[in-house]
Amino acid sequence: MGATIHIVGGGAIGSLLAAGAQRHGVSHCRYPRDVNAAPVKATWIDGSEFNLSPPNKTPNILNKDDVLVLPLKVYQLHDALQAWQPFLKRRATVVLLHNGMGGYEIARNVLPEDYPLLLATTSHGAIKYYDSVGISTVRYTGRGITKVGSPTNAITNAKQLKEAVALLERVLPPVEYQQDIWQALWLKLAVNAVINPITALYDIQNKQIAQPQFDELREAICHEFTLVANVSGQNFCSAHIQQEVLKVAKATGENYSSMHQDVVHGRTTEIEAINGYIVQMAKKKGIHVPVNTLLVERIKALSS
Ligand code: KPL
Repeated sequence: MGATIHIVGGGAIGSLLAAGAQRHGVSHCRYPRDVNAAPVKATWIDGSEFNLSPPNKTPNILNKDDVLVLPLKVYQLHDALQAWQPFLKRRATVVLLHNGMGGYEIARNVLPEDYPLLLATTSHGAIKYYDSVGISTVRYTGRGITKVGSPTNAITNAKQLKEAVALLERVLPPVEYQQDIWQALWLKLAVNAVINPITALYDIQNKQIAQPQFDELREAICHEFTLVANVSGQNFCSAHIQQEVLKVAKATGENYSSMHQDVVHGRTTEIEAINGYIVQMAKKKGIHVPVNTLLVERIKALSS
């Protein structure tokens, strides 16, 4: 039997991965926190609908060629990795897939230093909703791309990691291997640092952050972001970052960002891992980032 992809959590992206695995005939297991609330049906990007195989409850020890994907929020990662550790004795590849930063540091605290680990970011769009007869459904709303890479590029686990990337590609293409995954992650951080808090604070769709009333705010977030990213080893230009942010805002224009949705539904937001990460890194490097600092405070005030 071939490798199995194990998907932790029942969020939109995790459920999309499970649907992709099923559609493409890849052996898979999914472990939503609440099996009763997990999607039972998928609507694919071409409009076709299919029922999802039932979720799994208890995992067995994963094989070395299996892949464990954690499409979770950063603040859920520590507990999830700890809970999964006993099942990772054969060193199955672990893939972190989340908004914001800080997941790698968490994984490094829980897993051994040379553990086969990949970091990923995706621009595929998916939403979870209840259909007209109340069935929990995941809908694939926008074809994007998943970028994945090794945080250290160490050659120790190179073959295993290459096979894990190939498995991810079979599940939900396209997947692009990145020699420098950190650049892709920093760029996604910029996108989330602008779109997510603005949409949440002003109760707007992603496309509306391009309105002139937000010009100054967008520019200031990107300027501070660029200062922090560049002292952390990146080489970005603030104007280019702004263009990238606007491109994503347009491409996902009709969406409400994940932070908007978290605020609306009274859930914990990812502000600490997004703008909070910029503030934390700025502090370490002695950089003044008043705009990101204020955004963190304002989102926290909204969501508590
Ligand atoms: O990642 C996103 C999010 O909402 O968290 C964006 C790219 C802003 C799409 O909505």
